Amino acid sequence: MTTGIRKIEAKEILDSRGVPTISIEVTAGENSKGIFDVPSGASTGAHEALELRDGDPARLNGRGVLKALQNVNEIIAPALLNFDVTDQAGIDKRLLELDGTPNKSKLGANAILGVSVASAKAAAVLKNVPVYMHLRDLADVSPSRKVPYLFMNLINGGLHAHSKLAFQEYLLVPQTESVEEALRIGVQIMHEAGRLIKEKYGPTFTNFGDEGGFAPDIADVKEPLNILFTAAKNLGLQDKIKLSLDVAATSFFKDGKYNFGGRSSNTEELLNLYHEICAQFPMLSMEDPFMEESFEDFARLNDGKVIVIGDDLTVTNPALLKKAIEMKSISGIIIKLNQIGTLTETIETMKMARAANIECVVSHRSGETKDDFIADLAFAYGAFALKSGAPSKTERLVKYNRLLEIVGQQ
Ligand code: 2PG
Ligand code: MG
Repeated sequence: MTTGIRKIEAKEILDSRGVPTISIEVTAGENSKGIFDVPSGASTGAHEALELRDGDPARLNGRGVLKALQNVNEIIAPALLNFDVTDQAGIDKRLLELDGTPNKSKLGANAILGVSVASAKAAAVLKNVPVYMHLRDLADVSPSRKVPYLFMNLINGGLHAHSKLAFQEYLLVPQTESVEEALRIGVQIMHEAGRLIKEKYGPTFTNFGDEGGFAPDIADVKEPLNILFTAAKNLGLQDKIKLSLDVAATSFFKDGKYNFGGRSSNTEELLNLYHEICAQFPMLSMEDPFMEESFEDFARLNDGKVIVIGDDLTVTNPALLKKAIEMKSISGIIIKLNQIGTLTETIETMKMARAANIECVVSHRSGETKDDFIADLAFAYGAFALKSGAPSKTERLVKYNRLLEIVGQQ
């Protein structure tokens, strides 16, 4: 069987916010093709790998990705010609060598990741196995769950909405092994929450944010938790769910203070608020509760009562994860391929997390595409959860639907 890479093609496409991104097609062997469409974040961590943008104000507000395309066509494609597509570690090592910078700023993490994941998908086609099975051939990661929980972001604030709401994500996590049941619970509660918001605040408060959740223009950071929990109770589903938060606290941190709800809070006050929230609601996890450099503050909340998740804190980076483990900052980590830029490094981070008993939450970005690879990634390694927004927008739903499909095949 020939397994060499024959062709790598890059295209500029648009993501769910109408912002350019990169789509890569890798062809290997006879005619095995893998396509990956690269996502893009809004509340990005300072230490993420660099997403290369053209910066030409005359074209698409400087957000074009033609330079990244050029890097794929002129540098990456010739260097990987005839490379064994099933050798993921080898491909990613070559990509790192070609780039040669610590944060992938020469070729762009968007260019590099596109090739890395499209190669894995082409390899799965070549081997005639589902993507998750090919991933399992690449690595052993100690699983948390047979089927990941769904982290459904039903109320959007922060940088994902044009509202007064400072906290970024209010997530519903159905407590069930069944993806089908989790989705059913998710949409029922979403519709009931929408009804409650409309009744109390009027119809314009039910407009959607970037991840398909409601984006009500309210300032009280506890109110969305109230709405979701009341919706669950109204449907008799309160024992079937837990709630999670992605505070994304860096987005409202300035001059040593957390500025939200019309006032400035210090770390102590924010910590007290979180304790109050945990006492009042069935909280499963809290993501980025403090700004992205504050490993010690994370550790103060991480007392075993709620899962404390690092996202901007750890940016899927093994070195930052190591620091978070040493400082006992987290008990969960967000896994985002484009924060680090290659599949191999992403898997390395997942492995390291699981070896330290940290839960992996495989996550979409707020700027998404039709790609469903993260569902295979989450399932392959028995991740704790798959986080893919609200079940109301196609770019979010394709990931949940792919998980449904995978589970149906078992
Ligand atoms: C997050 C993500 C995804 P963004 O903070 O967890 O929900 O948002 O892609 O904007 O970083
Ligand atoms: Mg986050």
